[in-house]
Amino acid sequence: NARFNPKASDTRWQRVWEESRTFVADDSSAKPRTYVLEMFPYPSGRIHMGHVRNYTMGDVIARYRRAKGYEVLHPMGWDAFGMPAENAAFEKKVHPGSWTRANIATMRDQLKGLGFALDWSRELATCEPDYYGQEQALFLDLYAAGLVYRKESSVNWDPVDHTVLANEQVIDGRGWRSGALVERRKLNQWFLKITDFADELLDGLDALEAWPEKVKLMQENWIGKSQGLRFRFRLAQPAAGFDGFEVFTTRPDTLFGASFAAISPDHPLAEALARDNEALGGFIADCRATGTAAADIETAEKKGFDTGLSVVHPLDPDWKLPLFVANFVLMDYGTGAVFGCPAHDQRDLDFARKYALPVKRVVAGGDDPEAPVGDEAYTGPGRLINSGFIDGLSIEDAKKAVIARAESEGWGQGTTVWRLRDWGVSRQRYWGTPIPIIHCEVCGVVPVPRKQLPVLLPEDVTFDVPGNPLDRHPSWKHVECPQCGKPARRETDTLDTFVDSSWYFIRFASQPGDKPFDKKVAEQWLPVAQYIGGVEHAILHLLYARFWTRALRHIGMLDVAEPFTGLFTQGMVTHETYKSAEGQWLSPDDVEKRDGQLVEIATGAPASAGRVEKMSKSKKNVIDPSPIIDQYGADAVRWFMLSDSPPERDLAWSEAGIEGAWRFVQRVWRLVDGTAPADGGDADLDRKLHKTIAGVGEDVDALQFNKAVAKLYELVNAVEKAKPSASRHTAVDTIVRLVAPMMPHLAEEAWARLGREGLVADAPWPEADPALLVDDSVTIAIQVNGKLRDTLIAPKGAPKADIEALALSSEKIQGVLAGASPKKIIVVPDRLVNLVA
Ligand code: ANZ
Ligand code: ZN
Repeated sequence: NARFNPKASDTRWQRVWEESRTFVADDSSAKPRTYVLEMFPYPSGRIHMGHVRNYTMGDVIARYRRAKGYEVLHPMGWDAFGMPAENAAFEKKVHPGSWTRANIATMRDQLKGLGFALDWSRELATCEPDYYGQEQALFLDLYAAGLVYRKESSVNWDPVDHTVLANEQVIDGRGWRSGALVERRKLNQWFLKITDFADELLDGLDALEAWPEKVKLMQENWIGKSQGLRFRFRLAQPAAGFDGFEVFTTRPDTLFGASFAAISPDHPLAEALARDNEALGGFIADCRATGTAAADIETAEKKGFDTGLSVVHPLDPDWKLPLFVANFVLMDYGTGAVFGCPAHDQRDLDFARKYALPVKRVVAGGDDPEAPVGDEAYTGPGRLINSGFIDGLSIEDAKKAVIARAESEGWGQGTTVWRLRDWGVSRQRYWGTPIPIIHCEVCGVVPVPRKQLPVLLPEDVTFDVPGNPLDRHPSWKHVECPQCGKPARRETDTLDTFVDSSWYFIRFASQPGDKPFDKKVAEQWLPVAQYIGGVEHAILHLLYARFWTRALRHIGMLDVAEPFTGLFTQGMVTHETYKSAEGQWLSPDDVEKRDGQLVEIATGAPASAGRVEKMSKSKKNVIDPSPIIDQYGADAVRWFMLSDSPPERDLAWSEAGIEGAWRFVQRVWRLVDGTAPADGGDADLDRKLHKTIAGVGEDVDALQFNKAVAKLYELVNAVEKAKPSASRHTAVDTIVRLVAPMMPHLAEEAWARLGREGLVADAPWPEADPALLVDDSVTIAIQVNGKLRDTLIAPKGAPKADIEALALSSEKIQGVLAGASPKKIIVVPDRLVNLVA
C-alpha cells in the first residue's frame, strides 16, 4: 500500500498529456466549442500564488467542460512588453529581451509543473515580432479607418532625467529616479478613438449578464455619461481678446444659486490673462506642478485665483458673478469652465467659504429651507426655491425648463458629456511595439507600407542614460520616406502595452503567419465564454479589449461585439505578516515558534505576527509556490487553492491548509488502492454518490469551487466508512472522475490503477441518475416539552403511528421521560414529534 508519490506521477502524466496532445484545441472539431481564458501573465520572473490560484480555477473549468463534451480552447501566453524589463536593463545591465525571455522560460516550466490543461501549441509572447508585427498591421487598419490620430497633449516630464514619465513613475509629484519635481509638458502623441464607441461600450454592459455587477459599475463610471446644459458666459468687460466662454453643468436647475464662475488653469482665457498678470502666471505654474493624473488633481487642496473680472448671469443681465481660475477645474472635461453653486455642491461650498462668496439655497429638500446652509451642501431631491420662473418645479423638470429657455433664447443647449477620453497610446520607451509610422518633412505622417512590416525593434540599444533608447539610437530612426524617397524619421514612440493585451485572445483563437487572425476561425471560438482575472483590471484592460473588439467589428474584420461573455474576478492570496522587535518586516522563513513564542530564527530575538495581508514583496509575506509544489506535489497545491474560501474572496495561505490538502490527496489514493470489485448494493451510498455528481457539476458551473470541494470531502468520508459492495467500488471509480479537474495527476494515476483504458482527461463526466437525487428518507426532530432531545431517520411520508413508535423507542427519549408516559404526542409529518410530559 504505497503512498501516492507526486514526484514521479506529476511529471509522468504531464509528459503523457503533452505527447498525446490531449489539450490541443481542434479548430475543425465537430463538438460544441467553448473558450476558457485566464488573464495572461506578465513575465516578471517567477509565478506567484495569485497566478496559481487564478490558473487553477480556469483549469478546473476547462477540464470539467472537456469532460462534459466540449472542444475547449484554453491557451496561455505572455504579456511580455513593459517597463519592468527596461528597469531591469537599467539596474542589472541585461537586455530587456534576454531578461524577459529568461523569465518566460522559468515561468513556463513552473506552469507546466502544475499540470494545467493548456494548449501550449498556441503559446505567444507579445514581445516577439510575429505578434507585434501583426499588431502593427492592425494599428494601420485602424489608422486607415480614421480611428487613430495624433494630437498635442500633456505628459509628465522629468526635468532632470529629460524623460517622459508614466503616471506610476510619478511618486508624490516627483520623478521616481531623479526625485525632481515633475512638470507637465505638451508633446505630440498618438490616440485611439475609443470615444467614438462610448455609447456602445456603455450600452453593451447591459448584455453582460455573467459579469460581476461591481465591474460593470466601475466601467459605467469610467465611461461617465453626463447629461446637462452647455452655455455661454459673457464677460462683463471683454479681456485679453475674449468676450466670454462656454461652461458645462449637469445641474442647470441650480443656475439661480450660482455665486461664481471658474475656469481651468489650462483654459485659453486663463493663459491669455496670465500674459500680463504675473501673479496669475505663478498660480497657473503651481497648478501644473501637480501630476497629470486626475486622482492627483482631485485630492489636491482646492485653490482659486480671483481674476478681478466678472461674468454676466445668463438669466439676469444685471447679475454679475466673479471669475476665478481654479485648480479643480479640469481642462479636458466638459468645456474646462464651470459655474459654482455652493448650496448644492460640496466642492463649491468649500470654495465659497474659503473665498467668502455668497451661498444661496435653491433646492428645498428634507431640511428647513429657511435655515442658513451649514458645512454640508444639499445634493438630494427636492423642489426649486428662490429661482424665478422655475420655482416649485422638481429638479428634473427645472433642468428641462432651463435647457428649453437657453435653447429658445440662444445662449445654450442641452448636451451630453463623457468622462471617457480618447486612449493615448504613445509611450516614449523602448520595450514596446514600435508605432509603424514615418514622419516626412514633405509628405507629413506616412504609414509604414505593409510589406515593410514588422518594424523591428533594434537590438543594439543602451540603457545607461534615461530617456528613450529608440530616439537616441544612431541609425534606427533614419529612413527613406516611402512616398517621396527623401530622408525621413521613424516614429520613436512605442505602443502602450494595453494595446498588446487588447487582442491577444483573438490571436490565441487563430494565428496565421500572414495576418493578425483568420476571421472565420477566430469567430468559431470567440467570444471567450469564461474569462478569469484580477479585479485590478476591471477598468482599463477590460474596457480597452472591449473597444478593440468593437473597432475590429466596425472595420469588418471580426464579427464579435463583446470579447468576454463571462467574467470572474478572483480574490487574492494572503498570508500572515511578521515583524521584528525593531519593527522591520520579516519573511515567514525567518521566524519560528520556540516555547510558544515567535522568534527570529537567526538571532533568537522575539518577533511578532501581524495582520493577514495580500502577499507582497514590501511586507515580505510572500510564499514562493515552487518549493511547496516540490514538497507536496501539484495536486495538493491545486486542491488547497480551491478549498476554504469562496473564489471571489481572499484566500489565506497556511501551512495547516496545505497539509490538510496533502492528507486528502493521500486519502483518495488509499481508497483507490484499497478497492476491489465486490457484490451487493448500498442504497445510501448510491444516493450520496449521485447527489455529489450533480452537486459538483452545479458548483463548478457556478464557479463555486469551494462548495464542490466540500461535497467531495463528504463523499470520500462516506465511502471510507462504507462496507465493501458493488456500490462502493463504483463510487471509488466515480470519485476519480469527479476529482480529476482539481487533482488531475492523482486522477490519472488512479485511473490506471483501476485498470481503466485511456486517460481520465478523456473520460466523460459521470452522469447523475435523477431517480437517486430525490430524498426518500427524512430526518425528524424529537422534542420533549418543546426541547430538542434526539432525531430519527424515517421513510418519507411515514404514517403518524410509526413515527410515534419510533420516537418512543429512542433510548435518549426514554431516559428523559424516566418511565413516565407522555400526556400528549404531536406529530408534524416528515418534520418533528413533540412529546408533552
Ligand atoms: C453647476 C453645478 C451645481 C454643478 C451643482 C454640480 C452641482 P459630472 O456629473 O461628473 O459630469 N464640472 C463641469 N466641468 C468640469 C470640469 N472641467 N472640471 C471640474 N468640474 C467640472 O459633473 C458635472 C459637474 O461638475 C458640473 O455641474 C460642474 O458643476 C462640474 F449644484 O455645474 B456643476
Ligand atoms: Zn515624403
